[in-house]
Amino acid sequence: MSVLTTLIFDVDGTLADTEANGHRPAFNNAFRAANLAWHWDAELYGKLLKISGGKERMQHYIDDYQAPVPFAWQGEVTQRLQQLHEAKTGYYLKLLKNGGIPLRPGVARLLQEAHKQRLTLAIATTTTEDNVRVLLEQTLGKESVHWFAIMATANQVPKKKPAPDVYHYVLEKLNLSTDNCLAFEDSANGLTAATAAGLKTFITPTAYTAKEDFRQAWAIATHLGDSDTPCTWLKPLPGNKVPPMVDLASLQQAFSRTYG
Ligand code: XBP
Ligand code: MG
Repeated sequence: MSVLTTLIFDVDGTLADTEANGHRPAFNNAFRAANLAWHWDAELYGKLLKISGGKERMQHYIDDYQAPVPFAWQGEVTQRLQQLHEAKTGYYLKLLKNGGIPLRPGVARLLQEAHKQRLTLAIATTTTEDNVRVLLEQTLGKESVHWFAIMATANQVPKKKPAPDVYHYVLEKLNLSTDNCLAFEDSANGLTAATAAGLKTFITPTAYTAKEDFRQAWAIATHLGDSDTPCTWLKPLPGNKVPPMVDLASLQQAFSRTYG
């Protein structure tokens, strides 16, 4: 019988709907400030999101969407994209600091409950550490950063999701068995990464990822739910349980029904 001891959270789309309310406007602000004839509307951004990593996403936009590249960039596109990404991150952090991006329903409740019951908490994300730290500080307070035993972020592993590298990194650093861990993700890329690392994965899709393939998910709910915002189940917990919110007792009971 598996005992649930560790929760591993993705960030963008899982802790907060950062793509719609943060990253996309931040990219467009950086493009405008750099006088680039680039603009990512919601529909285009939804397509570009299949590429993890902001720098990789911009390179993909150039390669696959023939984005106009200034002549002055010739021979130094990689460096220019690095600078553009740094500017974008500056805009994103400003949006976070203006309190513009709330946590999704139930995220604060479950994190606080897990922290209080001394479960191990971890972050496994494709974005940068600054982006994670500021999101947590703005929404849960400065202390919350220390609730996490590890924050595995973009630059600590060679390959981004859907590669499993970031989840392997967390498991190895914390010397964890996958049997005792549950990953939380919002996207097919994230599900692929966590599943390839041997992890059971709880999916809470966003509007951007709602139509993606989540057949490998351990369970799927519209969000983690709160007392005034019950979640809707798209794939019940093992044991066919569908509680109004995703709480530790429900997860632990379902976990004990899951083998391997
Ligand atoms: C989602 C991503 C990130 C963000 C943009 O990360 O793919 O690239 O879209 O952030 P997660 P950066 O694994 O948390 O879902 O521009 O910092 O990459
Ligand atoms: Mg995500």
